[in-house]
Amino acid sequence: MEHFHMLRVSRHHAVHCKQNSLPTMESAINVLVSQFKTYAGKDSSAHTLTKEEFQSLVVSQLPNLVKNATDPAVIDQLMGSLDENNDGELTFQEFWQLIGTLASRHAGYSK
Ligand SMILES: [Ca+2]
Ligand SMILES: [Ca+2]
Repeated sequence: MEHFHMLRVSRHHAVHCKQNSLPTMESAINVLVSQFKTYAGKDSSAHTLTKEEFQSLVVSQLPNLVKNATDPAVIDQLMGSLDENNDGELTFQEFWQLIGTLASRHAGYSK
C-alpha cells in the first residue's frame, strides 16, 4: 500500500514536471534572454549592456567560449565588433551576434 502510494506520487510528479517544462531549445532561448536581461538590468538602461555589464556577463557566463574576458583589451575589441551603431551599449540584437558566432565556432561551423 505504501509502495503504491509512492508510485502514484512520483507519476504525478513526472506529469506535473512535463507540463511545466519547455522543449530543450526553447528553454535555452529562455536562459539566454533572461541572462541578458539580468546583466543588462544592472544599471538604469535596463535593455542594453554597457561595457561593464557586457564584461561581467561574458566573464561569468561564457568563460570557456570567450578566453581572457577579464582583459579590458579583449572586451574592447569584442564590444567594438558587436556594437553596430557605436553607441557604447549592446542591444539584444547586437549581443546576439556573439552567441551566433560562439555557437557556430563551438559546433565547428565557423569559417
Ligand atoms: Ca544596462
Ligand atoms: Ca549599440
